[in-house]
Amino acid sequence: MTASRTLSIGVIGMGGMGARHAVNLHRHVGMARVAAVYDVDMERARQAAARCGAPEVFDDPIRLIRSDQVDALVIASPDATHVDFVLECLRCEKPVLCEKPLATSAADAARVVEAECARGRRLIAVGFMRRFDPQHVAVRRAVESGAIGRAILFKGVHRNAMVSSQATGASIISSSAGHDIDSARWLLGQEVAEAYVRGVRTRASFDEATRDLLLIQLSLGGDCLATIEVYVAAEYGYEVSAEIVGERGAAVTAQPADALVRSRQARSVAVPIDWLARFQDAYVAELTQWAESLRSGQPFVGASAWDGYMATLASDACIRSLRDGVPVAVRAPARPDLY
Ligand code: ISE
Repeated sequence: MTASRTLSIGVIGMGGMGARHAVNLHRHVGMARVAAVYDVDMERARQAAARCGAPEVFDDPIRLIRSDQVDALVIASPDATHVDFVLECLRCEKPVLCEKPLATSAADAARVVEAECARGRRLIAVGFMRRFDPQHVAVRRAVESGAIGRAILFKGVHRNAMVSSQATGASIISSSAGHDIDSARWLLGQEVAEAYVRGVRTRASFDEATRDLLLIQLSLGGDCLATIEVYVAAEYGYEVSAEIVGERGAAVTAQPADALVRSRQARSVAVPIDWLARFQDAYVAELTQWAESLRSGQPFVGASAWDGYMATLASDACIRSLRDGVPVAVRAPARPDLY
């Protein structure tokens, strides 16, 4: 791709996340344009297309990926479709930013890593957008500065306002906890070695299989630990925090800048309703850096397919631990030279 040409991006999956990516590309990433979109719900695709420059609406995602109108892809379709679409992007030698999770099983994620290594070229980026969140980046910089000494503990809190009552512990781990697992790996600089997960159903109205409150304990390399609360029926709003405790101090994400409002004998600060509101700046930064990397040929600084694989490997262990009530070891293979 030449350094000056506008990138033509195809977006697959135009639900909440995909439509937000498409609008962010259209409005905030000047070096890119949305050239094509697809969604299994064609009417939803047409409505979203009207908000991002009226790209062509395809009725076949594979034909969209193969189209010479498209230089690169954003995949934001249902989790179970990610692997097949990413593998098709690799076959077409087209860069792709795939929303998390890269895959819904470690075996499938390993297939993707193997396919990318076979091509010998990094084409895959994975949408762990917290790596572009100013509050998380500030914690990372504090750790890198040495101000808190050796990083030894990650403490994460991940609260959604509400979850579908059919959500299971496994689906919550796969679709939500992957972010926290990636943040622990990224901020500690270590791989997960063991997972121990307990979960409860907080409402009698939820399905028997729902475990909407999870406590995840991870052991990582370098004698590091992580403890993560994932509570996806918090009701009051959407909040995420990350803290790194070091030998000589600690660094924790600050609350995003928002007004402290005094009214009616009360003081309050708004809490975002969901991840689209809380991480809007991170999504724009992630897309911008991804587009810049495509034009410059420099590596994408966010999560790679390897990071996607490692998060899925740890997620699988968390799911087994939750099911069996015991700690589960995570045996990560050697990291290929490509990563
Ligand atoms: C959702 O899919 C996301 O990716 C959000 O970042 C996460 O906070 C939420 O729990 C997931 O369901």
